[in-house]
Amino acid sequence: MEESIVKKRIFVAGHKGMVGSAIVRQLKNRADVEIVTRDRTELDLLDQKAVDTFFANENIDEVYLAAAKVGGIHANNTYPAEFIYQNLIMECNIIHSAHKHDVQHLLFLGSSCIYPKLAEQPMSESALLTGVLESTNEPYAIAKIAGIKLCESYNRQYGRDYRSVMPTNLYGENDNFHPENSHVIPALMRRFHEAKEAGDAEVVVWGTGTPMREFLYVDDMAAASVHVMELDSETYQANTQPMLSHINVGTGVDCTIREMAETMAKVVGFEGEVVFDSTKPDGTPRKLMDVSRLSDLGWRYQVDLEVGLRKTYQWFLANQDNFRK
Ligand code: GFB
Repeated sequence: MEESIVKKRIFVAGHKGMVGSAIVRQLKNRADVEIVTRDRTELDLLDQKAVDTFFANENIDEVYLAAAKVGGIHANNTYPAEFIYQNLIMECNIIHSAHKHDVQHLLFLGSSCIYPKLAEQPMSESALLTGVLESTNEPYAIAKIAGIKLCESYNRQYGRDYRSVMPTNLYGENDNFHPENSHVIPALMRRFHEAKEAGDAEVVVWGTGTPMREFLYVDDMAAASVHVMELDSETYQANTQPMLSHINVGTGVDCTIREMAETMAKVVGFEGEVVFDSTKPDGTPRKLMDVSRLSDLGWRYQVDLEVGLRKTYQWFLANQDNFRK
């Protein structure tokens, strides 16, 4: 008689977003996995009752919590209420209902902005809650810190195995290319592309160009997420502590916004001038992750910035009709 494989039912919350869709790509060919997804019209993650009913009915074994309200520096600064409210509610709804319906494994995705504005560089996991946050994204950061603490609390009180990963600035396919509300990479990719098409002499980049950022290609982030989720409990616990259970995910390499913009111009083929608008905010001066914990756990990134930008630009060219008016 043929042996049937017992499949793990994995709920990827936020599967239409940049990170969630990359996690689905990572997991979709696994013979032992059945991916469960729900789009916004099928399940409103802000609705506590609906989320609870979903977990009550679906027999979920693992959750990747990649659903979030996200945006770049301008969006965080302009819509702080949405950023704190929606993220807190989604985290509470999903983490609490997962626990209530006996889901033992969950991976929560946070952000490098949980660390203090002037944290020592590179920022290690232990920098959490040691100083004042950056003001443009403080509400979002507080919600993400709450997510880490939710996971830690259910682990402490109920013996759950809820883990957290803190990605550095991410980019790649399925990113949001909105001109104002997006992060710097999709914003500049679109701006440089449109300037090239229009034959413009210059492109404006926000801020002074001096802030330093570390960028990670989204498929690397998805691979790291699955890697951390699948570590056995002994290995994971040996590398973390009950109250410091989050793990940084990044490359350990950063560059200035000016350098990134120059690489972007090369990738897109824009030959005009790059000018800086210093009336726009710079945000945190530097955000470089200490990735030694993840490296000790056997993971390293694969895709360098220029290669990742080229892949993303290919995707942008193939899909721009869907998001450009
Ligand atoms: O990507 P970004 O919004 O993320 O901005 P943050 C990074 C840097 O790029 C800032 C500059 O110094 C911006 O001033 N920049 C230059 C631009 N031109 C542009 C542009 O056209 N658009 C954008 N968006 N930036 C976000 C947080 O901060 O990082 C979020 O607000 C989240 O909470 C995310 O944590 C990863 O690194 O400044």
